[in-house]
Order: sequence, then C-alpha cells, then structure tokens
Amino acid sequence: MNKNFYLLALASMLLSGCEDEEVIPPVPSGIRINEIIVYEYPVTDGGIPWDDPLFGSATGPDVLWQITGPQTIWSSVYFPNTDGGVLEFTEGFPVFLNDPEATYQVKLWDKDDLDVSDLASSDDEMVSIAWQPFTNSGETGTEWIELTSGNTVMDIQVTYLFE
Ligand SMILES: [Ca+2]
Ligand SMILES: [Ca+2]
Repeated sequence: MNKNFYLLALASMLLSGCEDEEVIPPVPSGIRINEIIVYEYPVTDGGIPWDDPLFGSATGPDVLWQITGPQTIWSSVYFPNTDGGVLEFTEGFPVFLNDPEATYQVKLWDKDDLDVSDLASSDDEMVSIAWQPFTNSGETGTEWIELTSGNTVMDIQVTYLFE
C-alpha cells in the first residue's frame, strides 16, 4: 500500500471523529445558594390554622426553609406569624450543595413550640418540592431558579461552581 492510502484513511478518521464529537456541558463541582425568596405558600393547612394553641388565638405559620437529600440544611432564621406576604430569606447564606446532579427536596416548615402555648406540638412540614440543581442543560453563572408546587412559589438564586 502506498503512503497516500494511509494519509487518506487518517484524514477520513479525523473528519468522522470531528463529526461525531458531542459537546458535553461540564458538570459543576458544587452549587452555591445565595438567597431564597418565597412568594406564595400555604398560609393555612387546608383552611385549618398551622398554629392553633390550646390557650390563646390561632396565629399564622412561623416559616423557615429546609433542604434535604444528600445533605440536610436548615435555615438559620424564620419569619414569625406570617400572613401570606413575601418571605425574603437572605440571612445565613451562602449555603453549598455538593451533589449538583442529585435530587434534593426544598421544604417549608412551620416552626412550633416557640412559646409555652403550643408546648406539645411538633413542627409542621408545610410543603416539599423536588429539585435537581443541575440538569445537564449547560447551566453556568448565577441564575434564579423558580420552584412551584400547588400554591407555593419560590425563587432560589444559585451560582454554579466549577473547579
Ligand atoms: Ca404549627
Ligand atoms: Ca405562629
């Protein structure tokens, strides 16, 4: 065989190699959460107050967020006796998720037992929304992600970390 045949074969391999090449978006090494804003959430538990102590009058839920999955992270602050207004969680951030392709649950809880009036009660899980931070869609930079479920709407500001 002559040299030209080898050159032709090599060129052919290189060309087909280029055609088959797919651009695979890089997977981030982590996710930084900068802020969570809750726009809508269930103010009552299907019409029943979240907090209805034996003594005293019913009050709105005392709301905080939690993220579960490969990690469990709690908000360091909560909003007491909420009435349906927007809840902007900015304290206690940033927090970091170390498994961007995993499915996490973003939850809102009503914190109970804040005073002796509801001593016997335990915290109420108000809502839980599944969330996969990185979906292999080439997400980069800093983005607001909207999560919705039923009558709950929240935005999470994330930064995709590549190292
Ligand atoms: Ca409660
Ligand atoms: Ca309350």
